[in-house]
Amino acid sequence: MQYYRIEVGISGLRSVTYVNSGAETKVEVQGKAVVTPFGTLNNNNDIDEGAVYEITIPKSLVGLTGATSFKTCPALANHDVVGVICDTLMGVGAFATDLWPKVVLD
Ligand SMILES: [Ca+2]
Repeated sequence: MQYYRIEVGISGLRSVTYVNSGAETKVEVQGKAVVTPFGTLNNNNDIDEGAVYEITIPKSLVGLTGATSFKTCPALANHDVVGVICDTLMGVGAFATDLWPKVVLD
């Protein structure tokens, strides 16, 4: 299985990694992510209700030159990045790619 893992934190784009049969290669980070949190981080006086992540990266960076669509698997991980993915969105498995949502480009 081959895929790109794009890590985004609350302060923006962190890393892009190409994974091929478990072997990981870091990719030079290009593009950016804008994150809008709903709530105040590290403050328990309000209720945090999530965040919106907007990511823009060159298609060529993730092997999508000329592609008209791709599949994505949004996932949440612990802030300290220790351990495996602790939750996935939309109830799809991390490696059941037939269930991943399709994103149509252009
Ligand atoms: Ca808060």
